[in-house]
Formats: sequence, C-alpha cells, structure tokens
Amino acid sequence: MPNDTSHTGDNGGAVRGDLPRDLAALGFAERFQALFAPLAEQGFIPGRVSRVDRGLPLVLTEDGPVRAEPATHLRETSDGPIAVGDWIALARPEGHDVAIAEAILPRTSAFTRKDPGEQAIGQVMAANIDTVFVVQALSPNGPNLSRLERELVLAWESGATPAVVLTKTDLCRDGEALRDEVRAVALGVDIHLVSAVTGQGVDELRDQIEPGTTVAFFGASGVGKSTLLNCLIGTDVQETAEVRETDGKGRHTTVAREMFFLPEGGIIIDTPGMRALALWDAEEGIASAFPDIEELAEGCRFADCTHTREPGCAVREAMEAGELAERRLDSYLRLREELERLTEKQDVRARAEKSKADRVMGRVIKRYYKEHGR
Ligand SMILES: Nc1nc2c(ncn2[C@@H]2O[C@H](COP(=O)(O)OP(=O)(O)OP(=O)(O)O)[C@@H](O)[C@H]2O)c(=O)[nH]1
Ligand SMILES: [Mg+2]
Ligand SMILES: [Zn+2]
Repeated sequence: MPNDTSHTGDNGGAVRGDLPRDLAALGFAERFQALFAPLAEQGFIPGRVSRVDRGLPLVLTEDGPVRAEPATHLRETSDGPIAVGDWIALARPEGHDVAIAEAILPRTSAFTRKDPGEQAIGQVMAANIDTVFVVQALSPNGPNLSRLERELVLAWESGATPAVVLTKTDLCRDGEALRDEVRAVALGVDIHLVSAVTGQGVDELRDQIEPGTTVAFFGASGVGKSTLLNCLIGTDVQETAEVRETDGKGRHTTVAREMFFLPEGGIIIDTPGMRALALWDAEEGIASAFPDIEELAEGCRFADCTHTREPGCAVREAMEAGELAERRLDSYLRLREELERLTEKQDVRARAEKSKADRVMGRVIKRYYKEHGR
C-alpha cells in the first residue's frame, strides 16, 4: 500500500509520516539537554538525525526537518560519522541555504559493526538507542542461534538494553519450545513473540516502547522488521516484500536506516537486514552475552585458559558433562577469535596511521629547518 502520509522534506529528502517537532517527543532526554546547554548559548540549534542520505543527515528540529551538511571536521569517512539517532548541534550561517552539522553530542549508546568494506573501521548503525530489538523469524529455517548470539554480542556492546523479538509465530507449531531454545542463548534478555498475521504480541511490544524512548530493530533481511514496524505504527510507513521461495531469505527491501514515530510517543529505528555482521570492539559484549561461559571460566586452572586444550579447563569439562552445548562453546570461541583478529588489524592500522603522521611531521620539521636554518 502506498504511504499516504509521505511528504517531501527540506532539500528533497523523502520524509515519511508525521514527524514530531517537540524535542521531548524526539527523545531529547535530560542528559542531552544538559550537554546541549552550552551549545545553545552559542546559538546552536539542537536536532536529531532521522536518516542519512549520501552522507547528508536529515535533522529533525523544533522548526521541522532540516537537511544538513556535516562540518568539514565531521566528514572523515565517506558515509560520514553522523549516524541515525545522533543529536546534532546545527548552525545556520547567514546566506547559507543548508544548515551545518557542527557537532555530535556524546552518544549514550551506539550499535556498531565493523565496516564490511574496510579493514578496521567501525560503522555506527544507530545511536542513542534505549533498547536494541534483535529480530529473528520463527520460520522453517529460524531461529538461527549462532547468528542470534552474534547479534546479542553487538547489542550488549552498544550500551543499550538488548531484547529479542521472535516474529512469524503463526508459521511455527511450537513457539514456546523455540522460545526455550532461544532463552538458553539469550541470557538475561527479554524475549517477545509476535505475529504480524495474527497480531499476537504486537500490543504488548508496543507497550514496551515508552514515549520519548528509542528502540532499534536489527536482524537478517526478511525476518519481518518493517512489517512489525507497520503493525506497531498502524499504517504502512515502510515497504515490505516476500522472502524468496527458494531459500526463504529476504530481498533486502529496506535500504536505509530510518527513524519512525509511534502515535503513542515511542521512537523506532528500522534498519536494512545485514548480511555481514562483523564484530567491532566486542570485549564487553562477548562477556555480557556469554555470562554462563565467563562464569565457568573462573574455574579453569589457568587464568588465560583458551578453553581449547588446556588441562583443568572447567569450560570443556562442563561441555563434556553435557552442561554446556558444544554449539554454544564453538560460537563463543569463534567470536573470541574474530575479536582477536580484529584487534590485530586495529593495531596495524593504528601503527600505519601513526607512521603516516610521523612522516607528515617529518616533512613539517624539515621545512622548518630549511626556512629557519638549524
Ligand atoms: N507469516 C508471517 N509473515 C510475516 C510476518 N512478519 C513479516 N512477514 C512477511 O515476511 C516478509 C518479509 O518482511 P519484511 O518486513 O519486509 O522483512 P524485513 O526484516 O524488513 O526485511 P529487510 O527490509 O529486507 O531487512 C514479508 O513478506 C512479510 O509479509 C509474520 O508475523 N508472519
Ligand atoms: Mg525492512
Ligand atoms: Zn578453560
């Protein structure tokens, strides 16, 4: 169904739905107000990024949506370091028709993955989120527990509260049994079962999203993130598409991260299904997502036990005794290894950047001596 509330925002970006102009409705919590106070004194305008198109953020302000250009110092990477959900200090220089995004307020949380195209760059998928909803479908090939574990590591690492949403309960016979399976890998995390077809769980989920708070949906293509968003909002604000018949995979229908608003006041960020979900700085995320293994590891003989072959390994003992699933331990070890490789790459990159900086500094010093003599 075409979206009848869509209209065109400043400078051409398509904006969907009725966008709030009240800062509280945009999630301008006390912490942001306090952070912004000195910037307001200097004449900056606060606004929140609802989407980014070709590096240009669409910033929602009290005066409506504004297309902004990131200030030069914020333009380091091609996508721009500005992310959906960011709070921005806007300047409107006289004679300019575009606003300039001068500063990003420190984030309370950020869902970050490793940029798939780069060696060691983090990519913020959404910022200042209160709850990360990791979405998986209970379709014939779901849930995928190992993928879920990876998603939960990133969710924990974001600093937001993780939660799991299991969709398409109408397609499976025993949702409760699958919930138990998921519970074993989503420790300390709320699990919600929903169906866009029967409406199961939709009202309950909506109740979880308090006015002025922000949630974000993450999960593979085709699991039903946008469908759920439409159900929660009550109108079709996002396009959805059937999964492929051959393999049940999604068609990557949603192509941009974007912020939406519930009539009740909650804020939802819908994201495109991600193929690659590589870890980024996930030390704490792994510890939080695997409290069972971390706790067992305290009983290992060696403090630096890798849980692969050491004698006196309490983790392997638990696995052999059937108290810890082998799949889960494999998953944990794989994530740890990925993190180690990432850290090595980050070190290489940091060294390369340092040596580049040294070379530049070397040139500057040489020029200085040439001009001033020794
Ligand atoms: N049976 C059933 N189908 C659903 C449910 N939720 C979503 N679907 C279907 O699943 C397909 C994919 O849904 P989308 O909402 O487009 O999935 P998505 O997660 O947004 O996918 P991307 O935008 O590609 O990341 C659509 O055909 C939906 O109708 C559900 O609860 N039950
Ligand atoms: Mg979608
Ligand atoms: Zn061990």
